[in-house]
Amino acid sequence: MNENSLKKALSKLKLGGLRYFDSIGSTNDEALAWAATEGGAADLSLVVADEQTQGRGRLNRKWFTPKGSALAFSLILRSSETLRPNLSRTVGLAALSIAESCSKNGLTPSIKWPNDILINGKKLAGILVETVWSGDELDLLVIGVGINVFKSSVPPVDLLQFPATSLEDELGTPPNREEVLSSILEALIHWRARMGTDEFIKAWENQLAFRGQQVQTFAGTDVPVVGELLGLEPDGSLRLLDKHRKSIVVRFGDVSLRPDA
Ligand code: BT5
Repeated sequence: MNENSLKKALSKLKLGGLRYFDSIGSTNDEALAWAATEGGAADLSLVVADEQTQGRGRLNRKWFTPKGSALAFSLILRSSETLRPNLSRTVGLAALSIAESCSKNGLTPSIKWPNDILINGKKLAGILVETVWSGDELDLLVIGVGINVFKSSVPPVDLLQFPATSLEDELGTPPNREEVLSSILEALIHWRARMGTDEFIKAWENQLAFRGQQVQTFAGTDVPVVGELLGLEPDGSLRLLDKHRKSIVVRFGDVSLRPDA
């Protein structure tokens, strides 16, 4: 992957700008810095790196992007009439777009709410959405995505809390990174225009992992919230059904299968 191969692969998409790095700390940091410069970065500006040395997950967790093996990119979305009322759906926008691109390649992905893409129960990709505000007005957001493409991108097991996989492992053959990126961005541009629709929520919900199964989430406490995973609320929160058949809405945390279910 290099700047020219990227430009060629992405030429049909109407991006606001493109910055490519052989190596960088974090593409999200670069996107945030770019957006903060005089004149800023235009809507749909993209930062791509072949390697990240300080890749970030949520809650100060690390994200590994070894050289020449993965996709790490950050897309800047400027605030808009469509985005503002649907801000809480942004992680779904990214997750759905990655999942659709995997499906087009013949894989069966699922979205482990809120921000992981799984294939065969293993983590293929993670999403980190960061927002920038002017007072209480949304200014822009950055969607950061890390995807394991070649086998060599999968971190050693002892560094992980959850098993990981790559597109190459799942497809049996190494895909072209630029083509994968282009197909995700195409899906994302398509769905962004439809973020406020019921169709969007349905499409996102249809890709959720563990639907109909007993799950648990830890929402900031040691005591898990448990129940059957029913689906999504209109704002993208998770809807569970507890053992008393009472509906519970989960807004934060990660969902996992209940070990004892
Ligand atoms: C995420 O966080 O899954 C969000 C990852 C977002 C990374 C992208 S890359 C481009 C952009 N620039 C950045 O600096 N970040 C974004 P979280 O749900 O907190 O998961 C983090 C956990 O995933 C870690 O604690 C590890 O256990 C695991 N992990 C780290 N690297 C991995 C990898 N390459 N594949 C699978 N799991 C990984």
